[in-house]
Amino acid sequence: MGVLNVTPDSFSDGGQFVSVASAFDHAQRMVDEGAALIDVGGESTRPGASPVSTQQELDRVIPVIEKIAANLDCVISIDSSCPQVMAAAAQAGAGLLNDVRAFQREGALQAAIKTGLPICLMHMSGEPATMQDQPRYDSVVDEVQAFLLARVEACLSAGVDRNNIIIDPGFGFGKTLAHNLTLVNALEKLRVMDLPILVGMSRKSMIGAILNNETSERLYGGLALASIAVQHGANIIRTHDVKPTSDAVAVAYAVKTCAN
Ligand code: 7PJ
Repeated sequence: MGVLNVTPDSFSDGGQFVSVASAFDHAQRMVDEGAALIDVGGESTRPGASPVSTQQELDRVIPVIEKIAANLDCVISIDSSCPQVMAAAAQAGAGLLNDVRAFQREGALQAAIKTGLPICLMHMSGEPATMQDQPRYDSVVDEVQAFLLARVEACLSAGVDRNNIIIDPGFGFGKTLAHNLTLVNALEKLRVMDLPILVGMSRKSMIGAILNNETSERLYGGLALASIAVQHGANIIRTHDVKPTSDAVAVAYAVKTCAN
């Protein structure tokens, strides 16, 4: 899954892809490099990011989704917590709804169900503005797993098809470095009901905290994490760096699935 941020304030590539043409070019490049999914986001969820209005989010993402849907062979994912954006994105050609708030906002789950699309449920502790202020868990693995299970059950009872659910521990969303690393090691334990697991660690501060480097220098650290995540059962890797990640993941997957 290639990340396509159409926000002027994304932490990793802020402002680079704000025009439809440049966003589309970047999506095309990621598909050429091996991305099966493109995750389009119009709301920055970095720690401390300012909120956007629904109209702003729509104006950012819908033209980009339309252009990708008409021209590229990939599944378009919409990274949004806003019911109106989910509905409009589905109409414009999105094939997956990715919500870092796990469809807990008023009307979000109903909007998602109406589209009939697959959904990704992510764990976040708190809200982006404050989530990195001293996150605390008694057991991060048990709590993330319990949250994901509860959200899966809520979705199933609301009528979502079980084949249409992906789960995600939400690396960096209300977690310290130690929490994040514990979750990487415990990935397979987090799986609930045999559902696919998506992970997003690309360029995140958990890499910077180990290597003491800036977002532009986190590729190699991200490749290590992506490979380890595959070894521990991750099914979808969300990344800014598609070509290096797809190579790393192909090698990790070959090791994981070798016959003897
Ligand atoms: C994630 C996401 C993630 C899912 C972001 C960034 C921050 N969606 N959206 N999982 N992260 N499912 O681009 O690094 O980890 S936004």
